[in-house]
Amino acid sequence: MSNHLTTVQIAQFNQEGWLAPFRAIPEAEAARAVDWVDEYERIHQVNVNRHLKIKAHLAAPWILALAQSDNILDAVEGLIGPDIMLFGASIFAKAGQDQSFVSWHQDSAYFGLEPHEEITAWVALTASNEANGALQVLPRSHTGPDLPHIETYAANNMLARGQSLTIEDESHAVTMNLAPGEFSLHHERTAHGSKQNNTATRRIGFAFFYIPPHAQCPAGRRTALLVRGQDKYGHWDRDPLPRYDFDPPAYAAMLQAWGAYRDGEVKQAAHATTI
Ligand SMILES: O=C(O)CCC(=O)C(=O)O
Repeated sequence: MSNHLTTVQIAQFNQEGWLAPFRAIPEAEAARAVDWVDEYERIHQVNVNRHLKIKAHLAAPWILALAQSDNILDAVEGLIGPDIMLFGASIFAKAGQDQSFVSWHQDSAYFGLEPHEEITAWVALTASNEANGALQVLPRSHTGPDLPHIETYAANNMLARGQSLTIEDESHAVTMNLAPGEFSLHHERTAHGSKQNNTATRRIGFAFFYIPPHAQCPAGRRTALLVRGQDKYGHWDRDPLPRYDFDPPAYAAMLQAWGAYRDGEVKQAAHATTI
């Protein structure tokens, strides 16, 4: 089944700032991906949330293949057109009974892109629902400007700086209920976050960040990967791609990108919007 969007779906996205669910991969493939994540943590003795961040697609060919899959790109194409670049990828993994959460935030305030046309595909590797702290979005929040974020650095906040919006009323938030292998889409200005995992089992998803090639970082050149169509602009340098799992040049680039983000070098537009 194709994930090409209908005009009704495109209009719904433009109005609401999100769409779901779509299927990216079969459940069995999602289960194998979870095994890979478990094995990664065993081998590297790290929490994946501290490694597979910002440019996680540089860690292994299967992550890159998922980010480049037609099932995802067909849907993204309906929103940003036939020329698509992958700007980044981050894992969000919560253990069973994990108190970790993601505060309400807009990625637009931190991506530093111009114009603001980035689309995130959030791919569930496990089931993702209200009970286990699924991604939630605030519909129509993408229609306004970037809002001021407070950087709390709260211990259980999964965001590197705990960047948070103050939301008075979240009663209209929508939960992205996804089966393993399904994905949702949201706009970079759509306020989103997630609560604690109150179940016994792990909740894992990958966020893939897509832009049209005319989008750029006014703060300086960065890397991105053309995943469909043509790049007629040349605003982006190319990432070194993994030929196999943990291919040294690509893996080092991934760790460098995460470190730079965590340490604040990538804070760009946030400068103007953070209080
Ligand atoms: O997976 C989550 O809990 C939050 C995801 C998120 O913040 C994002 O996709 O940007």
